[in-house]
Amino acid sequence: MSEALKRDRRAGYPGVGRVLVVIPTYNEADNVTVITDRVRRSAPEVEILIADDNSPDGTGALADRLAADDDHVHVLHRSGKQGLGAAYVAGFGWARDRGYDAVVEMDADGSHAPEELPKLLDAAREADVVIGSRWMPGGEVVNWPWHRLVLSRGANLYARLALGMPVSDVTGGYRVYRLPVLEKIDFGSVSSQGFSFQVELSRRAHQAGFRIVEVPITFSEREHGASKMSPTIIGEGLWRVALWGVRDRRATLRRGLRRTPTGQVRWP
Ligand SMILES: Nc1nc2c(ncn2[C@@H]2O[C@H](COP(=O)(O)OP(=O)(O)OP(=O)(O)O)[C@@H](O)[C@H]2O)c(=O)[nH]1
Ligand SMILES: [Mg+2]
Repeated sequence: MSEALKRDRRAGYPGVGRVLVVIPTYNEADNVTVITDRVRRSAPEVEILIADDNSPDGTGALADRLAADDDHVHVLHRSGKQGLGAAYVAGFGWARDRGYDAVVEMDADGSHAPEELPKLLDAAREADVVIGSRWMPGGEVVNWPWHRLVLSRGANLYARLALGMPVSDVTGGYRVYRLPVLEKIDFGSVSSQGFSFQVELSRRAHQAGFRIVEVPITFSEREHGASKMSPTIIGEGLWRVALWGVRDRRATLRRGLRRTPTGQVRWP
């Protein structure tokens, strides 16, 4: 490794530190090389971890080749398809064990433009969590059919109403988490697998009092490969958010109820 590269790597991204972009992949052979190149060009200071679930289409072997050619690229091979959430949890653990200061979540399919990464990282200087938002002023979605727009907007509205979080894109998966968040969240107890993983982490970060900042992004429909969105993943989002909503309300109620000196319950 050249001296310049070593210096580059130690310094990391200005004001944020060493950053690891975790890219979960399952059958992304058409996308993994392009997305890696785009990240490397857009933010040369950051490193990349491809977390592959033993994709039958050979994505893992392609990732190995990318890592062999570039010491800013790493691969985490997992035994089989276990869901997006499990891949991220493993990737975050990998980052924590190796002393990174921040992790980025990014899809492999090009929906999250690597060219917008510096904007997210700049915002991370003043935040614990940065969420790239499709649904705030300035954010947009390109090439989505109407039923996907309805699904995403509906899921966001539902989650926001149920959980009362001041976040416009609570299901969005283009994010930065800084180290204190990774240290505080107990990932062993995070069980969401689909997009509810994003909701679960937002909720935990919000409840822990972390600073969450949103920046507008342009989200584009994938051009190659198949979506992993499924009725199971949508169903998971519905029941988990309902469960968290009930739990949060019960906790608020319990905190709010006070007993008078004579033992009567006083409502807030
Ligand atoms: N490692 C791993 N990655 C996964 C798994 N499921 C999805 N991914 C990856 O997670 C990212 C998002 O998955 P997508 O299929 O794009 O799902 P989505 O973005 O929710 O749905 P679309 O908007 O339809 O593309 C992609 O990089 C996938 O390859 C999984 O079980 N394991
Ligand atoms: Mg996608």
